[in-house]
Amino acid sequence: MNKEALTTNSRAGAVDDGTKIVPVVCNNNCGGRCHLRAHVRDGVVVRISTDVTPDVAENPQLRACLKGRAMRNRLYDPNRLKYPMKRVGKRGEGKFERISWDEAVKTIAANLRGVIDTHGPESVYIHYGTGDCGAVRGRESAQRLMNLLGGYLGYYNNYSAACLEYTAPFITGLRDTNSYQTLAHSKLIILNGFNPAETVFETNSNYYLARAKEAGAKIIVIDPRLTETAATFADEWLPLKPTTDAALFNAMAYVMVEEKLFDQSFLDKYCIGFDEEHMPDGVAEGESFTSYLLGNSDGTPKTPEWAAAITGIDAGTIRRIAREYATSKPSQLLQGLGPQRHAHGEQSVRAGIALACMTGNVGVLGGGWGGGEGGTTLALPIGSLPTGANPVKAKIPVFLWTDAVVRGTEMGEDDGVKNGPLKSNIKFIFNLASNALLNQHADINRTAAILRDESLVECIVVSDHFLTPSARFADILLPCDSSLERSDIGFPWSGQKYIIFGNKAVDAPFECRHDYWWLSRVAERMGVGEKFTEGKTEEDWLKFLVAEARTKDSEFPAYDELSATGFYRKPPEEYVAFEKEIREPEKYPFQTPSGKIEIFCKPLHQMNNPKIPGLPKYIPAWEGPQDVLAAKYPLQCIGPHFKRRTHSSYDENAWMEEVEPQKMWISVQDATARGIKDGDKVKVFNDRGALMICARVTRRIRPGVISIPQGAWYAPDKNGVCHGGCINVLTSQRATPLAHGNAQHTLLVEVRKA
Ligand SMILES: Nc1nc2c(c(=O)[nH]1)N[C@H]1C(S)=C(S)[C@@H](COP(=O)(O)OP(=O)(O)OC[C@H]3O[C@@H](n4cnc5c(=O)[nH]c(N)nc54)[C@H](O)[C@@H]3O)O[C@H]1N2
Ligand SMILES: Nc1nc2c(c(=O)[nH]1)N[C@H]1C(S)=C(S)[C@@H](COP(=O)(O)OP(=O)(O)OC[C@H]3O[C@@H](n4cnc5c(=O)[nH]c(N)nc54)[C@H](O)[C@@H]3O)O[C@H]1N2
Ligand code: SF4
Ligand SMILES: [Mo]
Repeated sequence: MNKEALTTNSRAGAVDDGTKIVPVVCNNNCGGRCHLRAHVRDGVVVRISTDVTPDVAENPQLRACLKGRAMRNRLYDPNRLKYPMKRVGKRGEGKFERISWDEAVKTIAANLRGVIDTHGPESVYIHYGTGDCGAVRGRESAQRLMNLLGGYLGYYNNYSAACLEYTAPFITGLRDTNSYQTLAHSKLIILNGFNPAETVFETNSNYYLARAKEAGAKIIVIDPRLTETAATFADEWLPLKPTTDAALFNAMAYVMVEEKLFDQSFLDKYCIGFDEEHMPDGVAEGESFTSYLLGNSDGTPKTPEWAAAITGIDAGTIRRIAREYATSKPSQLLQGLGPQRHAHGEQSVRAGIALACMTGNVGVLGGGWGGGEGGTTLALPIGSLPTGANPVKAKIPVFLWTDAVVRGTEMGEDDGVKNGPLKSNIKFIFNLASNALLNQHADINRTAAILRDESLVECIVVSDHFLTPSARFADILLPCDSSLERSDIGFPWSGQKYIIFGNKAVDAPFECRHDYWWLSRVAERMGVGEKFTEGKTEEDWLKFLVAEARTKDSEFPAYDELSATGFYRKPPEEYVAFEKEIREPEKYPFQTPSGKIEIFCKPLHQMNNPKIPGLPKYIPAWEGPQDVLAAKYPLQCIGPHFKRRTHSSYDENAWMEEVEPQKMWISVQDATARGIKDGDKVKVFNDRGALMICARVTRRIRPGVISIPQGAWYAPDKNGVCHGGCINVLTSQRATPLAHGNAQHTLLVEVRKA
């Protein structure tokens, strides 16, 4: 390691008091990936600073937000887990007793062996979890172990983007969008449920938005809330009702058809399904998008007046926005992940793509559609811990894992099971760096009841830094080291061309150990130790990954150099998704059955399910504004991602509580109608559960909608009412029709002054 680089304080005016500055990485799942510098004195991190390399317009610093800078407080929190523990009370009660690592390893190995012998490897489930986004982490380590022991039940999808990831390939062949660097070329930017000023998508997504604004782009934000992104950047805010984006987009498309504002030649050349002349073979007449928009197929023209009644955006505004979008070229329609984390989230994705096609905004610089996470092809050629192949081919959609606990063997294709049927229900769970065992999963009361029943899952192993609401359900609870206590590599979400290297800055306290460490010991006990480690420690694997990357990229730095500088960067690129498909369609057809963008999608049409139509139609949501349940529970409740947390991580961090406390947003009208004043304690409830929270009465949210930031820790009283403000006591387990994804933003509630 280059000691000099590590000990040189490049910040001007720093005092030489023996403090070492060590490049480290912030590796939680916020979408960004930032360069941190741990200031270490006498083996203790005394301060965390961030990137001090020159801040160049074309290559901006990778500066950390307040969460990364507050990481020290996570390290030295007195509540941090210190020793391995086993459950002594009932499952979920949160009573544990300290055990040795030897006993922990022995117990895990014995339980794993028992479950595999009795129920087969398919009964072992390694849950989704994003607390650690490094290159060598618990999830892949557990997968590697299980692949040596006969495999495990896999999953597909994630909690973030199930509808987008599952649906986009049907329409455009693959999920891809432009890089943020292209925003500066847009005349108009529509941000639809996209809020990078609070929910980071990439360290500098905000910066590129600011540059676009400076370059003269008009910015329209469509969001039920006046987010910080809207407050900072928007020329106009359209506060639509949640779940109704597809209706808004359909009406904008209608205006373009009515006023002939669409790009006929683009549609003819690159798309199918727009009009009756361009339909796939074997589909009845009247199924084209124009027929649907004009009401030829169902008697309802999708006029702005039709959409106004659904979305709450007035018809005149919809007409004006449609004209603006169609005539300001190039224009980007950036859809965040919020609009697709809804009932029928598939349709909001598809309706957005259709608009981009109608205006010829696909494959052009400054145009585009999507969540700005594109350009995966740009990513640097470095991998993560190799897991080997899973001998078990069956997979479930991740959101339905609780169903796989209760009725796995009865689940079929209708539940999204691939390569089924399942041979067993889930009997063993590894929950590593995850609070999605409870807190982040939907319908907490249902989930908790399932987990409490010891006749269902027989053993739950959790590894974390804290006794989180999920960790309380562990049978074996393990204290993990943190990313500042080990070396690791971090990757940005979007295909930005950099990686961050994090050095081990200090020793892990007490008996905290990396997941790879104890999994190697479990492997050893189960007779596959050598195959599991191949003689390598975590750091040896990092060296292996860097050496591999160097064979693919001649400029990729050597391990010691990476460790000294803390990152490897190539200048950001203006990446345009589908550029080659548009430039040379003969040579590079879209990867769909027709080779074109499928506005009408025959494979979906043939599923013969009215909830999965061939077209990007608006379908009213269950628990949406048009549901009869609204008579009982009249408020739509959304759970946006929060500036001061990464999901549930940092909820425990008092410094971040100071930044912004957990509060429910409610409109002045809805608050007044219920006698609620700003700062009042309120009860929010529906048939699934109830929570207590402090109200913020504000004009920044549309009437009829409340918002409770997702990720607060579940803290039930003896009646099961959550006093932590965790929205997932209210959310539903009902999955979206095509992707079987989580619709965790779709729920109806009522609010009462406490
Ligand atoms: N600070 C911070 N940053 C994060 C995260 C975090 O927890 N904290 N999480 C990261 C992760 S893993 C993810 S997946 C992303 C999540 O990023 P997003 O999914 O984009 O975040 P959300 O807050 O769920 O939704 C974005 C916006 O959509 C709005 N919205 C809700 N429903 C609707 C609707 O029906 N229509 C429209 N138009 N808008 C709607 C919400 O009010 C919100 O402002 O963020 C990443 N970045
Ligand atoms: N209602 C609602 N629910 C949602 C969402 C929503 O929008 N609304 N969003 C969903 C989305 S997009 C996502 S991605 C999920 C995220 O859900 P999770 O993936 O569960 O993410 P976190 O809540 O951050 O929990 C990560 C845990 O890992 C722990 N941890 C951190 N570092 C390490 C480490 O190095 N080792 C170990 N062993 N543990 C570590 C942290 O302390 C924390 O408890 O939540 C989903 N849940
Ligand atoms: S939480 Fe995200 S934005 Fe903040 S420092 Fe960490 S990686 Fe960067
Ligand atoms: Mo996510």
